[in-house]
Amino acid sequence: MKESEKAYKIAKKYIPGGVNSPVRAFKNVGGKPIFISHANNSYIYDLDGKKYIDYVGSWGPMILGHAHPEIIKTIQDAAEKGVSYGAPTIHETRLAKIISEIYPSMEKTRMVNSGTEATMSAIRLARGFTRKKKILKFEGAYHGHSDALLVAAGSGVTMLGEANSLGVLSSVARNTITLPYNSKNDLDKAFKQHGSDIACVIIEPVSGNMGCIPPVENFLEILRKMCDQYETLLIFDEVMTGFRVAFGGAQEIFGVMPDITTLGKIIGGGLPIGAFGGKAEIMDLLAPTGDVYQAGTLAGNPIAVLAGLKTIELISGKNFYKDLSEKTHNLAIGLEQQAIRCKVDLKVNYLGGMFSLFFTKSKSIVNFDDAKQCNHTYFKKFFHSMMKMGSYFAPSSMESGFISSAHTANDIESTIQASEKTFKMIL
Ligand code: KE4
Repeated sequence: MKESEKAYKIAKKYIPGGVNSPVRAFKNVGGKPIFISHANNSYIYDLDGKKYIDYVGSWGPMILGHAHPEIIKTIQDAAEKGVSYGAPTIHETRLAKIISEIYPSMEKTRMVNSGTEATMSAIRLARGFTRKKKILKFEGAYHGHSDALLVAAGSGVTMLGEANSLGVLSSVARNTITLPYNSKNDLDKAFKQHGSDIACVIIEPVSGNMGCIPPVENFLEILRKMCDQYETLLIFDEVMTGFRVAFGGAQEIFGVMPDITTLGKIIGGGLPIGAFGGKAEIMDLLAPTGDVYQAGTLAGNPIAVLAGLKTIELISGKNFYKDLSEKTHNLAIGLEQQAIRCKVDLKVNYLGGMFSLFFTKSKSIVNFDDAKQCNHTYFKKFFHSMMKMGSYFAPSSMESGFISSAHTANDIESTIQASEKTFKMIL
């Protein structure tokens, strides 16, 4: 039995599903997960010593590749000074300041330990600031696992949500309106019906959790205008897109300024982190200056913050995103061209250093329904065949993949080469 299989068997005895986050269990693609022994550059190695070109990158944080020597050194040096103090450090101030310079909408920032904490706290802050109850999100978006956000679109005309997890109360779900992504009409209807009581809209400005789906023309601008009109706060959840689609995230690309932004992943250099920030007038409502409570033992952990600062320094180079985007483009176009040659319908959406595969004839994929129409069987076959040939993609068709600066032209080329055999086998 392969070492990973053995490890998985044992893990399931002590950890629910053998994993500490559901997507890692390969449920969406079937089969058994590989267990990782180590990683470097653009590669991960499983317990059996098999090497894979890694297009998951720990779900986004590893934009510089794995075990980048300068990140490792930063972590080592920081650890020698102690790993956590539970008291402020100048490093947190430096990170908050740098974030405010790169994301001007984030005048002040509070650090937390995960994207979930960031979005959960941002929503509480929005409700405290506006004194309104409802929140609005979009179907297929994922903002972490706090109760108010584990809500699917409700049936019927009220547009009020229904819990999509056991343990989430319907009384909580009812305060979450869930709409189709990119639907201007539904947005208009929801605001007309509930606008006076919508505290915030939370959106992935480029969706990454139903595959990579960008906003349609003017959608973000219309959203901004409606939030202004109804005095609703606009939250950009840039946990995935922040420093990923561009140095300044989606708000830099689309030129729309949110009231609150959430960040995570890349700003911790692979260590646990999250952050939320916005106008000082809003952020100062947080304890200890205001009456919206939020806290965390390890929030602003010095090692995670220093790893994040070093990461931001290393990705701030003039051509970093040009080079990163070029690699993503080459992979996307190369896979699409191989698929055409093998008569497989494939569309690869991509922006900056993120991408996702949709096995569909359709050239316009604008929301969760479109994403769900794609051929999931093809995706599963693609995933397993490519993994066998040494390219590790996200184990779910509803996820995005990520490129790092460590990916070489050879990596991309060998993945494209391997895909020919995969596409031929798929049909
Ligand atoms: P975390 O709590 O997992 O740090 O962040 C939650 C979150 C918030 N917002 C967005 C846009 C996100 O993509 C995420 C988490 N992303 C997933 C991948 N789609 C993390 C992977 C996982 O759940 O294991």
